[in-house]
Amino acid sequence: MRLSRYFLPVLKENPAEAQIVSHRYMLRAGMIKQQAAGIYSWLPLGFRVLKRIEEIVHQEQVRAGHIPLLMPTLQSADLWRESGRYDDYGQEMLRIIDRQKREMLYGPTNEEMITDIFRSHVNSYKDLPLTLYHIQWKFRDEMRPRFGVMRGREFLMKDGYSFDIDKDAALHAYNRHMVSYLRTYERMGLTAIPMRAASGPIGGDNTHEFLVLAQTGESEVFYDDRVTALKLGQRDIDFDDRAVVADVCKEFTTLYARTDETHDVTAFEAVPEHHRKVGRGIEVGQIFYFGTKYSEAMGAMVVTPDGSRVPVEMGSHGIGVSRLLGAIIEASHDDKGIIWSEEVTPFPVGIVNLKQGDGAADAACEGLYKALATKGLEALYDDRDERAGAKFATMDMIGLPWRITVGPRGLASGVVEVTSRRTGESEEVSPEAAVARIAQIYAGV
Ligand code: 5CA
Repeated sequence: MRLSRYFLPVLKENPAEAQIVSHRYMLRAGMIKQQAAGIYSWLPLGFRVLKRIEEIVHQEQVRAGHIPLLMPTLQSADLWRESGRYDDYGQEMLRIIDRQKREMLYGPTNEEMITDIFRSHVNSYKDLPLTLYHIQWKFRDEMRPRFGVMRGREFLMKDGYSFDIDKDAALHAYNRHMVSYLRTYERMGLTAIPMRAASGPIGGDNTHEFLVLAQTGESEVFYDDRVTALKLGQRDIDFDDRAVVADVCKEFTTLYARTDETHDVTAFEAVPEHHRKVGRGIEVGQIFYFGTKYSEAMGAMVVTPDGSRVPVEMGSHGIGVSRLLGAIIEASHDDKGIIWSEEVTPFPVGIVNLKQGDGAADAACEGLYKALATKGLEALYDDRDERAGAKFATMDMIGLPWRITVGPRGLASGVVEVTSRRTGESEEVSPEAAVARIAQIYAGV
C-alpha cells in the first residue's frame, strides 16, 4: 500500500477525550473513529488489525475442534422469554420494535439462539460433542462506555457454545476452551491469566476470566506472581485427550489468581509474601460451564446411549475480540506510539523514502516494494512528499514492527537501513538483504 493513496488520518494532537494510552493511540494512529458513545467505525488501519486478531482467534478455535458459523445480531424477544432472560437482562439490552410491532433486540450474547439451533437439529448423543462458535458484533448498553474499544456498547466478540452428553464431557469442553484461549492470547504476545470469576447474567458455577495485567485495567486482581511466568509455548496438544487438557488447566490455575469478585483473603495470605501481588487487569475473555440452565428451559434434549432423554449439558466461552486491540496496545507501546508484534501488525513492514522525488531513492523504494510483494509481504510505503521527521513520527505512531529507510546517502554506498520498532536497533544492508531479512522474519509467522 502506498501511503499517498491510503486512508490513514493520523492526528498530531492528543485527543482530549482519551484517558488511557490505547484509546489515545488508536485515535492518533487513525484506527478508529467514534460515531456515538461506545460505538466506533473501524478505519482501514484499525480494520486490518481487527481482521488479523479475528484470524488468530479462528485458527485456534478450529485447532481445538470447534466449528464456526454465523448468527445474526438481531434476535427475537420471544426466544429470550423462553429462558426468562428477556426481563432479567435489564437496561443493558437494546430493545427494538420492528414495523410489524414485533419485539426484537440487538444480541448482547447468544445462548438462547444457539440453543434454538441445537434443539432444531440435534437430538442424539451420537452427534456430540459439539462446539459451535461465531465472531459477531454484540450490543450492551453499558452505563459507562469508556476507554475506546475497551468498554464499548457495540463490540466484537467471539462466543462459542459447547454441547455435551454429561458433565464430565462438558467440563472437558470448558478445559479445551481454556487451553485454546491460552494459546490464542500468547500468539498475540499477551500474558492472560485465567482467574476464578463470578458468573453474572450468564449463570453457572464454573467460570474463569482471562486477565491481561495492566495498570489501566478495570478489574482489581490478586495473584501469585509466579503465574505470570507460565507459558504454553509450542506444545502439541491433543485436544481430544481429556487428561492432557485437564493437566494444562491445572498447571495454569493452581497458583493463586483471583479478581476482586472472588478474592479469598485467607488463601491469598498463604502465598509467600514476596510472590503476593495486587494489581489491575483487563478482562479479555471468560469461559462458563452452566450445565442445563438453557437446555432445560428451552427443551434442548438428547437421547443417551441407554435410550433416556436428558437436557444437553452446555457451556459458553467468550473472547473480547475488539477489546483485544486495546489490551495489546496497553501491553506494547512506548511514548512514540504503538508497537505491534509480527503476528498482529497491520502491515509487516514500512518503507520510508527520505527524499521523495530523488531518482535513485524512488527507484530503490519501488524495487523494495515490489520485491517484498513478490514474497507475499505487503509493505506500507510512505511515498508522500513530507519531511523525514514527519514520516518517522507516523511510522512510530502506527507501530509497524519493521521499517526500511531509504535515502540518497545510503544508496550511494549501496545500503538501506532496517530498523526494529521494538528495540530501535538498525542495520545497514543492501536492498536485497533487507528484503531477505524481512522475509525470513515473517517466514515463521
Ligand atoms: N456468552 C458469554 C461468553 S460466550 C459472554 O457473553 N461472556 S462475557 O460477558 O464475559 O463477554 C465475553 C468477553 O467480551 C469479555 O470477557 C470481554 O473481553 C468482552 N466484552 C464484554 N463486554 C464488553 C464491552 N462492553 N466492550 C468490549 N468488550 C466487552
